Amino acid sequence: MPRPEPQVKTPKPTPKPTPKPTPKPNKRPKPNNAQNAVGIADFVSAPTISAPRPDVVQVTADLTGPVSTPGGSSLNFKWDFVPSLSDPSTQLDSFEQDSDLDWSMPSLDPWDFSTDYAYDKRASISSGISSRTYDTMSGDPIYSNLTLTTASKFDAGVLTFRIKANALMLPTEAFFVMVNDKVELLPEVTSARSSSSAAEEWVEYSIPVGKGKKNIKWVHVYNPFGLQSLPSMPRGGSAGLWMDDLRYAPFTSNDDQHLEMTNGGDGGASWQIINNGKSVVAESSEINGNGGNADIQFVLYSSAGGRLDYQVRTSTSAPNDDFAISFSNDAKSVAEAIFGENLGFETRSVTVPKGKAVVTLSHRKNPGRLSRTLLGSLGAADTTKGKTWLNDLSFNVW
Ligand SMILES: [Ca+2]
Repeated sequence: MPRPEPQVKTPKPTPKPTPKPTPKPNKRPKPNNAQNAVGIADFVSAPTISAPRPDVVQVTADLTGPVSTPGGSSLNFKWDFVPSLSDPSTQLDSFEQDSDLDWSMPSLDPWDFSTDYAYDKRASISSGISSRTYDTMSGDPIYSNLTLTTASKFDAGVLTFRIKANALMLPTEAFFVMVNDKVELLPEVTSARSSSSAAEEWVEYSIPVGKGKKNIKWVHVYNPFGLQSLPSMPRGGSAGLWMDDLRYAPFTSNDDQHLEMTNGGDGGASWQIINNGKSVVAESSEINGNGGNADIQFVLYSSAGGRLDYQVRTSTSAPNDDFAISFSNDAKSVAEAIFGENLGFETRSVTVPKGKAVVTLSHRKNPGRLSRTLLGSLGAADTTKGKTWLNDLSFNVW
């Protein structure tokens, strides 16, 4: 859509958690088909982190002993539990109306405001590729691109956004995001996430963006391989892609002097701080019912990911209980799962994906949710304590 002279004005991030910001004032012309829009959704913004149980232990602590180097840094975390995580991000655009951001797009198959679906408030922005595009069978790829140009004063950080897509299936459609011609969100990732999520779900994606002026391009392409024939319309018979709630968050750094963690989970479970705050422990006997988790959850924002180091001791046995680490932005929901009888702490590490990573450290009782009868037939759980201990958590930023 043609637009007036771009206003280079990217909101400055704030180092401290901020309340929900207000949308930007009107700048862009109204979309032509606004009067034809139907099905106004009136969703309220949902929190990204679920609230933990109310009876969590509250401890004030901070990041200690950070070793900062030009190429990366090591952030050492104390066990620091809060009732809910504060959101360090600032909303840049909710696509309710024109914003001050420097958006641009080609005139062919442009993105446009839509009230068909919304994640936040009443509207979103939708790609120019729709069910109508599916009638076009030229044997050529059809692109619908949307570009955001950041200002020269832009501080490096992570952009997050919600995508709703019904049918991101190769070879028919692909969706990816580039920053200055480098693909930061791969089409394989969006394809896997959209097919594994329910059709109505808004999936959160994130990309790291360096400081200064950058071109961030959202690319939605129909028939990316230029095939002469394609599979018929996918499930539901509707194509399309919507974006909403574009946000900015600074990278997790030593400046924060603080990393918030929640402590809770299903089945009435939580971790207990022991050893003068040095360690935490969770046990299956404290988890009610046939199964459940004790979860520690926190969020890391990084440019290139990093390595999460921790010390773990286990007295668990499969399939009765184990310890698992998962990342929200990973196609695999569980990155690591360990169990066994271990008399001392063992140092381990796991790779943290770049961008926004919601990290969950779980002591899991009956993770396979097997029946009591089956569990009993597989061997007694009482040969172990059913406990996991953790020590010395640190994030080595790449
Ligand atoms: Ca919105």
